Amino acid sequence: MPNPPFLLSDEVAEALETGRPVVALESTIISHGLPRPRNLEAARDFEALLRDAGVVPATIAVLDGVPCVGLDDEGVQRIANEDMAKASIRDLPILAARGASAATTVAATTHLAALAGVRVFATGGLGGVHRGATTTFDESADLTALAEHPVAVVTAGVKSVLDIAATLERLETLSVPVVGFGTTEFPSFWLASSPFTLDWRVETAEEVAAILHAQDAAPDDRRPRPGLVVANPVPQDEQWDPAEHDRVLAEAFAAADAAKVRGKAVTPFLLSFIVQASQGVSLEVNLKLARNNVRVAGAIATAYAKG
Ligand code: PSU
Ligand code: MN
Repeated sequence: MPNPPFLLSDEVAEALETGRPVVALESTIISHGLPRPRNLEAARDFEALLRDAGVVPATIAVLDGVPCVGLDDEGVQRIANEDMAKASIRDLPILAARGASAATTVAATTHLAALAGVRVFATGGLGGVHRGATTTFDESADLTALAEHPVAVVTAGVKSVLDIAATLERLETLSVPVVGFGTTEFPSFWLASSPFTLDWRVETAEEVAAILHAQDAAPDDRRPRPGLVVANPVPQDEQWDPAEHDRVLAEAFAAADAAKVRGKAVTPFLLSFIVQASQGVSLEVNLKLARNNVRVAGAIATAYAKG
């Protein structure tokens, strides 16, 4: 018998069977995006926020080669405390063959959520097109994953370390719809806005659920089915001071350049440099925006489950 493609926790399996709301959570933000020990607190906090709202959390990671949709507390502790790889979709068969563990990016989490039938996913910030991508070709697989899987991801935009304009252009090319949640400006992670405006603005979770139902009802002639980007800005009074933000980011780029960081190491390098250089201020903003995304995703999943 081949290994099952993924393992559903009892709690998630039961919620999916009975039509209760479920929200997927990624593990790369826990393993590689947040420092210890705040990462474990955050992982537990995101799950608790959902449970308190009557929503079942499905934290996703690969443990000992098995993609897990829904972790128990031991699994949550493992993604926070073990040194594990950062896995995108292409890494899943290699991890399976080796029985290795890894945290899943937005791309891999989206893929596994779609396989399991989870429609709504909360992250911190979506990956995107990196600055300089015209020569490095560094574009996150998060974008193509959203073009190919019917999963709505709630994100505080994309980090201002990326090329936001190019990221939005790629989402357009890939036919991934983008809506601003209470905003017409695409947020830039630590900041509530960016110079880039969106075509569509929604005000409520119910409006997003209606879009998901419209996607579900669309004729089945467009395969693969795309997801949805719900751009949810960090509240204005919780954002990072823009001048500080600009100063620290410039430093971070210079450091990454000097250290010759490339490829998938770029995002974790910049994030941890920025946490240090901002004396933890960026970390607090990161946690607030992620919580805010989890809350909104919970409300969307709840509205979606009502049908
Ligand atoms: N944004 C964050 N923290 C993170 C990431 C994004 O604020 O840890 C992670 C996500 O898992 C995302 C990944 O999918 O970085 C993108 O990495 P890359 O650019 O190498 O595709
Ligand atoms: Mn990359």
